[in-house]
Amino acid sequence: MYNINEINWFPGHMKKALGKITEKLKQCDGVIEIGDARAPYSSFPDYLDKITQNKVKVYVFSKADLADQVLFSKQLEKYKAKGIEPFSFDLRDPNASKGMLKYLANVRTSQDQRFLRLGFPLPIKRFIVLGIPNVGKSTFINCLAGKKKAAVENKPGKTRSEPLIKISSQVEIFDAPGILEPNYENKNVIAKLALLGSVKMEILPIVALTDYLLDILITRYPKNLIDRYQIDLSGTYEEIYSKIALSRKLLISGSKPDTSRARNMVLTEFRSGQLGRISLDEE
Ligand SMILES: Nc1nc2c(ncn2[C@@H]2O[C@H](COP(=O)(O)OP(=O)(O)OP(=O)(O)O)[C@@H](O)[C@H]2O)c(=O)[nH]1
Ligand SMILES: [Mg+2]
Repeated sequence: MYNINEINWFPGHMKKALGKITEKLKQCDGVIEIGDARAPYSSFPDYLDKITQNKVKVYVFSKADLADQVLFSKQLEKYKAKGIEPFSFDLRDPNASKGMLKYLANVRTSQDQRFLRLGFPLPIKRFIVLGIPNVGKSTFINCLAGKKKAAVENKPGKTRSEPLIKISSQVEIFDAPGILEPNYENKNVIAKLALLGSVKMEILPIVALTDYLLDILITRYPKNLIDRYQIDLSGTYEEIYSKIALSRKLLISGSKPDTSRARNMVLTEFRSGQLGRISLDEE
């Protein structure tokens, strides 16, 4: 139905960034892994586990304001059952991170235990934020810092280096570029990450991708589609996008439905939450 194989989502700069991040990790006490609440399994790539062994780990979900609340609560319970207690936020909310900063300052490494035993003052805690592109890593840093210290944009690939950002007298954090896996065995995973906005728009097969989005919406969130666009959901996907185009008056030469614009509009409205709170990972 959709073919995501044609995307080259792992450009050369991600490979280079992975090398630089591995170096920076040596200077860090811990790692803050940021995932997207709308895909709490798919948005943590495997490379994170490979490069962050033996590090203190803190798990954070961004975009909790956009996720299906009931489903996300169940998914958080599953993490907790495995002994992982993730934080989850709307990272744009300036109050979101109050408890988080205290938590990071109180993380104790084995080096800290030694310092405490010897009666030395504790060194500054240093972390790195890691995750897929556009997930909210730089927003998270700004949220903790209480001001704009890291560059943020709603486009994957905004952060290109690893600046060290002072958050408080006790905590510093390296920002980092977002990285995807070089290969995703399950192509639905990279399709979901593309829907979330982690792959550059210019290289996306929009028809295939928006067919996949429609598939998820019709199966799991039909009411959101019907309420927003006032359409019935019969017909092929192209026909449904035609109905959406007609209902929004997206027309070519005054009368024909512009399905291409309708597809882009639905994708944008899904990403921004205008279609409601929708999660891509099931269960
Ligand atoms: N609704 C919502 N939007 C968020 C949240 N966190 C981040 N964003 C938005 O997501 C977009 C990307 O945020 P960034 O902080 O630049 O993401 P990043 O992970 O640093 O991205 P790269 O540097 O490109 O890898 C921005 O438009 C943010 O405003 C959140 O919790 N909720
Ligand atoms: Mg960034």
